[in-house]
Amino acid sequence: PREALGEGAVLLRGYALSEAPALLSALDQLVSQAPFRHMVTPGGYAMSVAMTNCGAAGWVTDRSGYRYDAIDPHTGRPWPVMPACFAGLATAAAETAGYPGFDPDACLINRYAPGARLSLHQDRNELDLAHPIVSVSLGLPATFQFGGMKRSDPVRRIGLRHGDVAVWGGPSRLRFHGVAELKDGHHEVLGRQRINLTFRVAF
Ligand code: MD5
Ligand code: FE
Repeated sequence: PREALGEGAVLLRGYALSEAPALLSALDQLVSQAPFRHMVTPGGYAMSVAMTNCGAAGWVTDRSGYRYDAIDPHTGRPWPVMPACFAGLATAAAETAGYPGFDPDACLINRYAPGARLSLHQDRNELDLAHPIVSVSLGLPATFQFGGMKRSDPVRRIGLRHGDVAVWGGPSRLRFHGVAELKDGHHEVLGRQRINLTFRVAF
């Protein structure tokens, strides 16, 4: 089921369901090399969402700002290699959504515990904003906030569930968006958490 969310943005409900067990076992492996951590914003607050990365580039924030870095500041080593099942799913989903040839070099992995949220923001740390972003939802359902080009534009609420994949390209690449405070619950595979894989071309 392919649902248009806005110009350039496509929601593929359940697209990752059959691949989810492979994604989660690759994730376990990767998190043992680059653990989840609560990064600090330039304003000095620890984020409620815990993050890690894989691929040639990883998104990081600290007191000095937001950026992509080839080295994990926590371990001092390169980020884990992007698993083939991650990259394959992202490329296939992008193609299905109308973006052939998507070849991500970065996967930011967000872990939401109950109460965690991501406030309204734009993703603009990538060098070439012409590439789409592919995001994969796993675990507990979340309310995604899909805004407009201005922070003050009205926000549409979209429920994202285990296995849903969204592709954000074209004019939607720069829309403001966020994730509402995660409600407590229990997911049969992931328990009390939501994981989001966010694939990007960063460099
Ligand atoms: C999440 N993560 O559910 C989301 C999925 C992030 C982030 O927002 O920055 O880590 S990515 C959603 C996204 C990306 C780019 C554009 C738009 C949405 N959009 O136009 O709505 O953890
Ligand atoms: Fe974002």
